[in-house]
Amino acid sequence: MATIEIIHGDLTTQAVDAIVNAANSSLLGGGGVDGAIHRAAGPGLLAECRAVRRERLPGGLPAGEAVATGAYNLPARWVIHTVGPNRHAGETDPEVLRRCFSASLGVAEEVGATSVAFPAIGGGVYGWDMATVAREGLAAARGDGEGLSGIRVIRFVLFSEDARAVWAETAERG
Ligand code: AR6
Repeated sequence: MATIEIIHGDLTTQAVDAIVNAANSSLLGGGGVDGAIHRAAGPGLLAECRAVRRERLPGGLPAGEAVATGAYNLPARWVIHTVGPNRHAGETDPEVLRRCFSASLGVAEEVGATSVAFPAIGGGVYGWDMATVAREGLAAARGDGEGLSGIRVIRFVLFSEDARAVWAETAERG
């Protein structure tokens, strides 16, 4: 069973095998944690994302799915890109949010990662409240994380102390 960690910090500095990017379906970068990851990784990441789009995902990455690339100048070995449902665009099904976490864990196991760090997918530009993101992220880590024998550490990296507290309270309750 994986150890679940909840910390306040910056995802881009995490020394884990894989970090998960809260991307958009274009995979070509954006703001928030996506922008921070691309800035820290350097231009190789965008070049690989363009190739993934061209060769494997011409229509873009659908919400709730995940795909791995290299991590270039980041301390991690892989970046796993997933796309949260955009509440502002009427995508309000929390199951899709849970699938982002589950699918990313599945891809992490496939590539051979033993430690994975997540941001609060959907908890910024895409408009989900932090308690819902925490509930879905933790449910995925506890449920799907269980069946994935290769994954030893699942770390949730929250960008504010308030967000960390919400995740910690959700973890204690559930
Ligand atoms: N480390 C950890 N968490 C961070 C960091 C960081 N360096 N930077 C921001 N966060 P968001 P979304 C937190 O908006 O809601 C992008 O433009 C942030 O405080 O990054 O899934 C994409 O290209 C928030 O709690 O992702 C998409 O278009 C959480 O990460 C869209 O935003 C997620 O916020 C995706 O929106």
